[in-house]
Amino acid sequence: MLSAGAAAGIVVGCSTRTGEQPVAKEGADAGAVEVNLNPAETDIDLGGVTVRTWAFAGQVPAKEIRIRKGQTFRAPVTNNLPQETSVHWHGLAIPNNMDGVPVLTQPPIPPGGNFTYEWVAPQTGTYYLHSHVGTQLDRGLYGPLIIEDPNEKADYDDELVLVLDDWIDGTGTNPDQVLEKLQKTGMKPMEQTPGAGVTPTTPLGTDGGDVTYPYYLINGRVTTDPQVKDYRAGQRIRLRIINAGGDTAFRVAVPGTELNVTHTDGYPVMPQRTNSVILGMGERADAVVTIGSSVPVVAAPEGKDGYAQLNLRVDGKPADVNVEEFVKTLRATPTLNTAQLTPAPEVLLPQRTPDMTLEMRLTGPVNGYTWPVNGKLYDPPNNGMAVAPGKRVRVKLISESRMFHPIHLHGHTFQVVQPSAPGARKDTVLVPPLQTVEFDFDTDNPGRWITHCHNDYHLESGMATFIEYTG
Ligand SMILES: [Cu+2]
Repeated sequence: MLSAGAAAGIVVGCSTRTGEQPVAKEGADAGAVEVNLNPAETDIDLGGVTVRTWAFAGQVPAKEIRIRKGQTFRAPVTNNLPQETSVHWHGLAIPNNMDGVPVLTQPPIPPGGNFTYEWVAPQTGTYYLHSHVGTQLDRGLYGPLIIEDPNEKADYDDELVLVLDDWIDGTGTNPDQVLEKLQKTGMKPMEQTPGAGVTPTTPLGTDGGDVTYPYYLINGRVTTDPQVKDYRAGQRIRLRIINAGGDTAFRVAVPGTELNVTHTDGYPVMPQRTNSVILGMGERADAVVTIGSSVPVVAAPEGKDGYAQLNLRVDGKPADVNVEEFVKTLRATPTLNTAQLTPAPEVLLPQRTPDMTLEMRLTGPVNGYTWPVNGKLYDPPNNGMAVAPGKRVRVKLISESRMFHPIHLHGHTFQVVQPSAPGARKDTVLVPPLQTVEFDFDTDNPGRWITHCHNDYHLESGMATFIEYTG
């Protein structure tokens, strides 16, 4: 068994502005880690499919960042894009002025401009970074961010980060044009069918999303030319799964293999065995699998056709799995929503009655293609919700919409409210159509924090608000 630190390729270190190779550092008190994240237009090979897109330092996903809790992280950004940009560190409770949200926390970085992000890693787990401007998240501007716990008792042999994505950029259109078309054409509100089609096998209803993508990717590779990773039979692999999609939830499974889910959104849960797990955009899950023979990891886009895959290969042999058939079975079987997981005792919020309740009424599409929260469209710095420091706040997400919305709160990790016991600690939670989901959080990180739908097209069409408090 390896320690978590030794398990995967360490890419931490001090890279310089001239782009020298990072130097690995040993020990929890290693110095600052610096990574240049210069976004630029570039050609990317997705596995026989070459696209012109926007990427961080020429890679999709961006090169994995792996640091330790308590380490200082610094990311100088020079914006080589033709648009303004910013970088958001999804799920991290860092100071507000490093959160990367234009207007609320910083002016966007103009084309040709610079900004340096710097923060101390406040927590451990599986996170990711992405642009927080326009539809840039649905180009190539995202990458995994892993924060290791030097004291974690790691019960696995190796680990593998899986970044899921839906891809359209550079295939004859781009996300800005997709958004323009949606906003120009509008969408009819869906038929008033009771329940919007939510069933145990279709937990997010019948509407998979607003965008039809030509490709689904794991680690930047299309289905027909997947990434292959070599293992030995019997090895236990910790999968760190990140849904970096713009408009797609994924159902993830490994044929004939149980997933033992240990974390969601970076936080530990009571381990839960399952055949598959569903992740909305912005959600993550860690799961340990024991490998028998060669087998693919399959990610099926919810309510859409096709699938993404990555191959776990044993003894150099091809997998003997009919993936098309497997995906049919996967779609016809109930799946695990990570909000239903039980948090590990050490990450429970202290028991406390909420001091106040905030309601977020999610509606849309209305007036063509807009997605209001409490009847209003995102308009920073207007329309925020003032709260006080040192409080326990309950947020009630009330969906009056016939489409699912993964709702993300910046700067905090909330606790999902479940009927009988505390739910998982998370930063992004799926709100199925016409359902209400509640979470609690403590106002312990002052600032102006956006809370929004992680569907990039809903966000850009108004589905966000923010909470605000001072220290
Ligand atoms: Cu949404």
